[in-house]
Amino acid sequence: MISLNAYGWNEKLNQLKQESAFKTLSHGRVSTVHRTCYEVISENGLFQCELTGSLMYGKSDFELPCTGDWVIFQPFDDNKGIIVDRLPRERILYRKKSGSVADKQAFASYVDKAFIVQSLDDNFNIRRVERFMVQILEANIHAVLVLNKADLDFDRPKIEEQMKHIAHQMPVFFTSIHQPQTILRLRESISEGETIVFVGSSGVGKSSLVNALCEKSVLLTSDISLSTGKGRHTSTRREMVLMEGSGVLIDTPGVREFGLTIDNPDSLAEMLEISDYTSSCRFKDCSHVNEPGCAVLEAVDSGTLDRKVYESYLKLRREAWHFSTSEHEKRKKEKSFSKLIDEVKKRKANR
Ligand SMILES: Nc1nc2c(ncn2[C@@H]2O[C@H](COP(=O)(O)OP(=O)(O)O)[C@@H](O)[C@H]2O)c(=O)[nH]1
Ligand SMILES: [Mg+2]
Ligand SMILES: [Zn+2]
Repeated sequence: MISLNAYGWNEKLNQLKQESAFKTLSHGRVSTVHRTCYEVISENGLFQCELTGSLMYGKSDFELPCTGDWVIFQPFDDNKGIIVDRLPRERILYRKKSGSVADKQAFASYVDKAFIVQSLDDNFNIRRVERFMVQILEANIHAVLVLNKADLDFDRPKIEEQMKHIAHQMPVFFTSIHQPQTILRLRESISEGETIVFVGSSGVGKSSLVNALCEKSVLLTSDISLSTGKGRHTSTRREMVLMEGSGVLIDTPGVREFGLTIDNPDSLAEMLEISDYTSSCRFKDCSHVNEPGCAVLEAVDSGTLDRKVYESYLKLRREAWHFSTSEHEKRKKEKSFSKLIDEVKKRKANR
């Protein structure tokens, strides 16, 4: 029997299960999602599950199970199952669906820490770090920056200079899979029972890092898949890996960047350390764009605030505003639509 405690199962989740109409069935954690097939790790091993119709229809995309979710399922055959319920989620990492204005997708749930992985060859990009960081912190998840391939040539002082304003928000690790002591340091930062999700572009070394942290090859890296000639998205693709005596690691296929799904644009100033200045602005409701007496603009002009950081702040803020207002509109529309349906029903009933 597999102990699910190592995967994060606890008394609180058990309580939540007791509130489900399906509390007598099996439970488990979604470890990988392949289109409509969900791999669920349970006390009796790994199950390949599908969703019941009622979980699938009439639901927004982001409500469907994602990696990390705790679900209740009805097992059949040896290792198959039907998911009938999903326990309420916490600490969810969302991303905006590409090409949409207000549609978000749950990426992973019950996440304690997100490792933002970039590689030091030419992948490092502070603007993308900021974008990942704000999305992660906004979800109440700890952010950690992992700069990988430190065995290659890179300009460390230049990189550290670019990171000054975010260094307070998250720890930074320089790692290389060829330098065991750097992996050891990263491993020591992971506590027992923690769930850690790895995000970043494809090729930066996420799967290699997971393998190095586990001291064995549990995941396919691009090396291996090239040599076997198999595509990367074969059915052997795994996402969730248990690090012995420690945390739960979730690898993700490359995500170059997240579209923001932030509801509260004000927190951006704090995360990017712009709020050091905002309290000195002449107007309380200063938007820091063109107001007289704006301390943010003064800091940019005098060079104490990096103009690039300021511009990045404006860009992210615009995006967050855009997302939150369109989500608002969408909800309003959905509400008025269901109201309309209610009225039609009532009218029919009164006839
Ligand atoms: N030089 C160097 N190469 C690395 C390091 N980590 C990973 N790689 C290589 O980078 C490539 C992509 O690694 P992979 O783990 O598949 O990246 P992923 O797409 O982020 O999962 C592979 O060829 C790895 O061998 C590192 O620390 N140093
Ligand atoms: Mg990979
Ligand atoms: Zn201002």
